[in-house]
This record gives sequence, C-alpha cells and structure tokens, in this order.
Amino acid sequence: MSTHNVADQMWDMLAEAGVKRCYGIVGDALNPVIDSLRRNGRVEFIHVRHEEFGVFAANSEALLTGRPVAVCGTAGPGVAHLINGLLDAKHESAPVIAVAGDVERTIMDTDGLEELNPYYFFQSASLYTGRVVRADQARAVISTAITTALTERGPTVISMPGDVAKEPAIPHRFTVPKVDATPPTAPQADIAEMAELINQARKVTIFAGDGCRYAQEQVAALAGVTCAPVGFTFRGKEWIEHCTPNAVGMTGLLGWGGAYDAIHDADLLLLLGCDFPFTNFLPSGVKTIQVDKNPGHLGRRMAIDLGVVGDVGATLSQLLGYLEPKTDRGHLDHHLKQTEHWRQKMRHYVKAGPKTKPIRPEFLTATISDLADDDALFFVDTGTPCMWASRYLRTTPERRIMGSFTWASMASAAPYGFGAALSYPGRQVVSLCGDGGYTMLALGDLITQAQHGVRAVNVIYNNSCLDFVNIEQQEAGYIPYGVDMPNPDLAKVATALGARGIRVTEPGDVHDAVAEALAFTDGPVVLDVVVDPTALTRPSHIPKATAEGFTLSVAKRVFTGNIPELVHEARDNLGLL
Ligand SMILES: Cc1ncc(C[n+]2csc(CCOP(=O)(O)OP(=O)(O)O)c2C)c(N)n1
Ligand SMILES: [Mg+2]
Repeated sequence: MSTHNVADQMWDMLAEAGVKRCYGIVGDALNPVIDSLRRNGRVEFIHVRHEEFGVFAANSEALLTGRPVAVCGTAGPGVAHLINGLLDAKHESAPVIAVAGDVERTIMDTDGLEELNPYYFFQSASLYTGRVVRADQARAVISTAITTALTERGPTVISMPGDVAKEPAIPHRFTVPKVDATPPTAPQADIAEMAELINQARKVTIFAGDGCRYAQEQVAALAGVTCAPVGFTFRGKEWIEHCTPNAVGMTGLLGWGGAYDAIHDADLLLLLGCDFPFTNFLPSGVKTIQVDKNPGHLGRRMAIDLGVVGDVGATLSQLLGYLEPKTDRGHLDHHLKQTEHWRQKMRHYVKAGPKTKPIRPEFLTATISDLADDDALFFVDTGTPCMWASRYLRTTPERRIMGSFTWASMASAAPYGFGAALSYPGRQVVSLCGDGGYTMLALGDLITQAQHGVRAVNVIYNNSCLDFVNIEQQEAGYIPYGVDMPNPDLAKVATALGARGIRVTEPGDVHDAVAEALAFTDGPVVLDVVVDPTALTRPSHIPKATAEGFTLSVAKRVFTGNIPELVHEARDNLGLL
C-alpha cells in the first residue's frame, strides 16, 4: 500500500506551485494534514495565535512576492476565523490557498460537532471552493484551487476532511500553470478612438490606480505628451506619486492637492487601472475614457464614453505613437500650483510638530517617512493612519505602501508587516497601526512576532479612540458615541510580551524614538505614541452633506453641553484653515 497519502499529495502540489509558508493553527481535522506538512519539509508552518492574523500575513507575503501562500484553520471555529482575511485577499487580489479542516465523511450533513458547509461559508470570499471527499478526486480539486488562485489572483479553498487526508493518494502528474504571460493590449480600433479623443481635447486629466503598477513609464510619458495632471487613488499612490512631475495628489475624503479640481476641470478624463469607489468625488459631465484589463471595472463607478479592455502599460505603449504633443500647459500648471499650495499647507503641523502637544499624527508620520529607508515596506491600518499615510509618507521606486485598501478591514497593518518581515528579513518593515486595530487582533500575535524575532516596527497611533468612526459619526451629523477606548501603556505590554516597547508622550522625543525603533533589528518593536485624538484633516473637496453633517453634530454637542471639548478640538485644528 502507498505510504503517500492525500495530504502528502496536496503539500507536494502546493510546494511545486511555489508555496513556501502556511500560516494557521492546528486542530483535530488538520492533524493528519499538519503531520504531512511536517514530513514534507518544503513548506514552513507559521503557528500564529489567531487564524485571521495568519491570513493577513499570508496576503502580504502573496502580494509582495507574487507567490501563492497557504493558510489553514481546523474544522468549524478555526475555519470561521479565516474568513475576514480571505475577504481581504479577494479584494486585494492575493493568491492565498486556504486548507480548511473539514469533518469526517461519516458525519457530513448531520449537523455534527464543528461541521460547517464550506460552499455556503466561503461563498462570498473564495474564487473556488473544493471539498476533497475521495482520494481519486483530490488531484482535480487541489489543482483547480492552485490554478484559480494563480491565474485569477485571489483566494481559493481546499476543504479537507481528516479521514480523506489520511487515505492513500492516487499518483499523478501536476504542472503549475504559467501565468503573467504577455499582458493584453486593447484592440487597435479602441486605441485609434482613444487617440482621436485625446488629440481633440484641450484639457486632459489622468486618474491612475493600482493597474498602473507596471505602467509607470507609460503613464509618465502620456502625461508629458498631453500636459495632463495626474491624480491617483490610494492604491495608485505607491506607483504614481514619484514617477511623474505632473502628480497632483488624491481625491475622495483622503483628498489633497489639485486632483479633485483637475478631474472636474478636464475636457477629457482618463481613468487608468482604477476602480475608485467613492463616486460622489467623480464628475458626471466630463467626457471619460477608462482603460482596465478587468472588464468588470469599466463604467461601474461612473458613466464613461469609451471603455477599453487592456493592460494599461501595453495599451499606452501603443497609444503614445498616435498622439500629437500638446503645448498648452495652462491646465497642468494651474493644478500643479494648487498642489504645491496644498503641500505647503500640509506642512503646518509638521513644522509645528516638535513643539505641539499632544503629538500631532502629521508630525509623527512625516518623521517616520523622513527617517525610514528608501526601500522600507509600509503597512497602514484602516482608520486615521490612512489619512496620515496618504499625505505624509513619501513614495520612492522601492518603497511599498499597502493595506486593506479595498476591503477596508481594521487591524491588517501589523499582520501584513509580519508576512513582509518573514519574506524580506533584511528590509525595514513599518506598520502604522490604529490603537483600536492593534488591540483588536495584533497584540496576541506580537508574541508570535517576538518568537520569530522578526524585524518589524509597529507604530501605534494611540488616540484612545476609534477616531475614524468618531469623524464619520460627526460627518453624518451624530454625536460621537461608542468610540472612546482607554488603553494601557502599550509599550509596557509589548515589553512583557517579549518585544521592544517604546512609549512617546512628548513631541520633543518623537524624532529619537522613531530613529531608535527603525534602527532596532533584534525583533519586533512597539512604538506607542500618544497622539492628539482631535486631529482632523481637511479634504480637498468637502461634499455638501459632509459639511452639513459636521455642523449638525457640532450643534447637537453644543446643546448637550460639550462646549469645552469643542473649543479644544477647534483650537487643535486651526492650522488646517
Ligand atoms: C473589522 C472592522 N471592524 C470595524 C470597522 C469600522 N471601522 C473603520 S475604522 C475604525 C476605527 C479604527 O480605530 P483605530 O484602529 O483606533 O484607528 P484610528 O481611526 O483611531 O486612528 C472602525 C471601527 C472596520 N473597518 N473593520
Ligand atoms: Mg484609535
């Protein structure tokens, strides 16, 4: 009888496909699967303290390296803990393969202990879910999970009952699919039509997203030839901000610079590789061309005049040959000037930072950006860290800035940092964490980080508040409620958990504390910075409803007697005016 069982077959195939790590927690249904992983030796098991932390770490590794990464959770509750991370993988396009423990076949569909129907449960997260119920079906399920994750760039699930995992495997061949072949260029007729519209337009604006990752040169060339200002999404920031002198910042509630106006002032708007979801920041009357290799993105956020299916880089390379250079820089120069004006304004709390108490998050973030390496890997929590990172982290060709930008889960920055630190041990890893996010998920797994001795800096924006929601509630006209959250000294907690803990309460200490944290290579650091909980940003465009909501919220707070708090908030934000 073959000693090679179904689980052995699965790890062989996963290792062959490039999987180097599996993040997760063991449990009864998974015991034969993990025993097989141990014997296999090609895949490292990363025992985390929470499965969700493991999936976020896997997402980061998969996104940074391009390789598939495995995660696992045991039947029922262990599997349930994977789901938020897998939803993040789906939205962020991370090829992560979940090995989900499943109940034995004898109790399937009997409401057995820890039984969970994998098809229903993973439906919204997984691009493919296969349940391995027989050894002679295993190859097809495992192969489809790998192929789908690699070619469609997203999570898949292999649901594996412990009894099937132990069965003798049926031998077979397995070939890893070749992906990332020649990127698709748009049809010639579409390129000609694009060129005609661009040549006719006087004021062209580009709005660039993550789809411009491999098209930086082409976007810069297009912007140069058409004298176009280039706005970018948060996911586009890391590729675009430094690659063209025509960059004019961002739009949306994180908006700064001339992007919002440049988009609305244009005769022709070019949406390149972006799927920007905040439709109230997009124009309705501007002629628009959208280029995206995903046809599902075309026209779904706003009405467009021409939708072009194709890779941005490949399509622009062809398009450039058809364009007549524009010489009128009026539109571009106006929005560049506006952007420069914004940059000066945004420096206010950076310059005042060393003397402003409580510590301003703008000053903290700008200090981190100034002192970090040019190839540092940054991870940003959903929450106000997004506001500060979008404005104060400087991009370079080698830096990366990642987060749960399209799924928008809290608490991703620390686990993303862990996955990055394991994958790139020599590089500086800096996670900008909300105190709510950090204490939600990351604190327990700080022990894991410490046990692995990874070089990872977890900066905590300690505002004792779920501040992003505090701001949202005010924008919607509510009195902030359920957002306050007293914290212990998180540096002391970190020290007790085996990490280096540094607490900062004085603005004058920020520079040296950041420098010390970044220089520390002997394990994880928690830099617990007590920041101003009332710090606000002013978006470049404030929708009417937002302004009205804020006014209403202020009025309600006045009537409920919160005047001292309001005066304090107003004083702390005067520099934004
Ligand atoms: C898992 C999850 N729960 C709730 C939310 C809603 N939410 C978005 S931001 C936020 C507050 C984050 O607070 P914190 O981490 O302290 O960051 P801050 O905004 O205070 O800087 C909340 C509750 C979410 N996005 N994800
Ligand atoms: Mg907070």
